Amino acid sequence: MTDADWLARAADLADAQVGRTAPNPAVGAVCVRDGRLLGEGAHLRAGGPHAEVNCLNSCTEDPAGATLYVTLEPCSTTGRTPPCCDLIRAKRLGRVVIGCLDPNPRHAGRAVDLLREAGIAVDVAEGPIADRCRALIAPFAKAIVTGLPYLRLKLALTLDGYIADGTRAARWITGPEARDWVQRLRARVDAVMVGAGTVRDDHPSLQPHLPDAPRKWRVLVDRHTSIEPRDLDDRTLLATRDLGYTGHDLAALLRALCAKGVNDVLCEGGGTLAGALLDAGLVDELLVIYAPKILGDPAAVRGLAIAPRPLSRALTLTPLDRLPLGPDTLLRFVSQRP
Ligand code: AOF
Ligand code: ZN
Repeated sequence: MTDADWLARAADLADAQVGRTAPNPAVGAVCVRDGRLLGEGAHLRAGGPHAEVNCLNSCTEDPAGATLYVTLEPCSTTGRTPPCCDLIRAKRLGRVVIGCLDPNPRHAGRAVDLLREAGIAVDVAEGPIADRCRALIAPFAKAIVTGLPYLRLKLALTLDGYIADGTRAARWITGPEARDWVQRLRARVDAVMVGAGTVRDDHPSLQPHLPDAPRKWRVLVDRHTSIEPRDLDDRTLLATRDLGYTGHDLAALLRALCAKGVNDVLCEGGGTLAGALLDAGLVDELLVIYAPKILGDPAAVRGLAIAPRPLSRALTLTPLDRLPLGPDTLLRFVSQRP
């Protein structure tokens, strides 16, 4: 097992916690001596012990001199919990391998010097495993640095770009494989956001219907407060009532959401909200699921109501990857950052 292999095991532990730790990052750690696993752990919830603590406490023997692999730089100051660097020193680890440095300005690389000063060897990963560790905390990184959540916009479209036919009836355009994929995605974000029209037409629960999935914030973006009581519950945030949204400043709305501890937002439409978010440059990731269907009906509901632009100024995205989902196809794009 190489360093990258052990870090991959730590990353798997972190990955299982994505969507459960907000506003904290998902972090995993393993402790190893002479190629033998002594212990492992992950951060399970904000306010709870960090991955390093759970890992070191699970060790089957004294970890003195052993190597700790952790997907994120160990914290060096006291937050809701004491600094992990202190514990690593107290347990006299021999070496620490860090998946990626912490973008949190409170830490931001300080652990490397602190641990080295204590005579502990420190390596910071590079290459694909480092990319994977960074990807695990991308929403946390954006939120802690900018005060804005990471925003994923998901749209299920016909090949000609519609999200519903002329009857506007709530019907799934995509097949069961795509629906299951969306359920799993919901389980991995902190909040699911939709526009008022979608709420009125579909009354979506927006919760991941999976066993054991934590309940998510539902954010209803509604300028006219036209939401029916049946659409409200203790996990629902009304943009106007709870987030100070006045119908204009979507960035301020997202900032207010981030201040509530939401780092990772999935917007599931409708077309007006989706277009406004894209127009405002607030989308980090666009997820389009194309169903192999064509409506050709101008009265059908467009998936994206963005301001019209000439080809020379077209909103242009960077393709990330594509995934077949039964008969449908998921295309993932990231926004081009200035
Ligand atoms: C985590 N889990 O496993 C690691 C974190 O308020 P606290 O004490 O929980 O500190 C949160 C900060 O600690 C967090 O913003 C991140 O910078 C750092 N590392 N956090 O929640 C972990 N290793
Ligand atoms: Zn810590």
